[in-house]
Amino acid sequence: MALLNILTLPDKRLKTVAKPIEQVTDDIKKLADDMLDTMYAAPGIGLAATQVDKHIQLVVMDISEEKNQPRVFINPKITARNGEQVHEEGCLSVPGIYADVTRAEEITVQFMDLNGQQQELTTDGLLAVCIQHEIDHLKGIVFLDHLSVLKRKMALKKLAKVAETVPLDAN
Ligand code: K1U
Ligand code: ZN
Repeated sequence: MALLNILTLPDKRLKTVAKPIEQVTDDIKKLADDMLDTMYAAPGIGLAATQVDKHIQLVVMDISEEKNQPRVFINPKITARNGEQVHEEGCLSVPGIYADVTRAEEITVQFMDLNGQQQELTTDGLLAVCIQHEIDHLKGIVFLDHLSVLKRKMALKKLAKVAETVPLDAN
């Protein structure tokens, strides 16, 4: 088990656009495992490779209560969107900040699994929110980018305050 360092704002590497994965190698499988360990330890319900400074299209997720339903999405692409939902989001790269974000209620996502098989999933609710949030990371977008200029400014101010109160030995 390896825990990876999670980049936090204002780190510019979070703006990097991730490249598609051509083949599922042992290195990709190990990275997916390490990302799941890192996500569970954080704790969080999702993690994109961008957040651990790996700029490839790999996302992990587990929205189950029991934390026993890990999901891995390689080269995820949303092919259909329906309706709207507003959900409060957080982000391991924006610690201590939560805000309501409007996203599609139902999505269809195509992706490759760890066996290199092409998959398609239609889902809604929290899983749809989380998939959209993580795919945004692969495009260099964080959830604050969906807020109004004023709300984003307030969130960034709060983030600076939260960072100030982190004990020195945690930096
Ligand atoms: O991408 C990330 O930084 C992970 C993020 C995912 C996410 C959360 C909420 C809405 C959309 C996407 C998180 O996991 S933040 C932490 C969190 O939500 C959580 C932590 C512990 C228990 C339950 C939830
Ligand atoms: Zn995030």
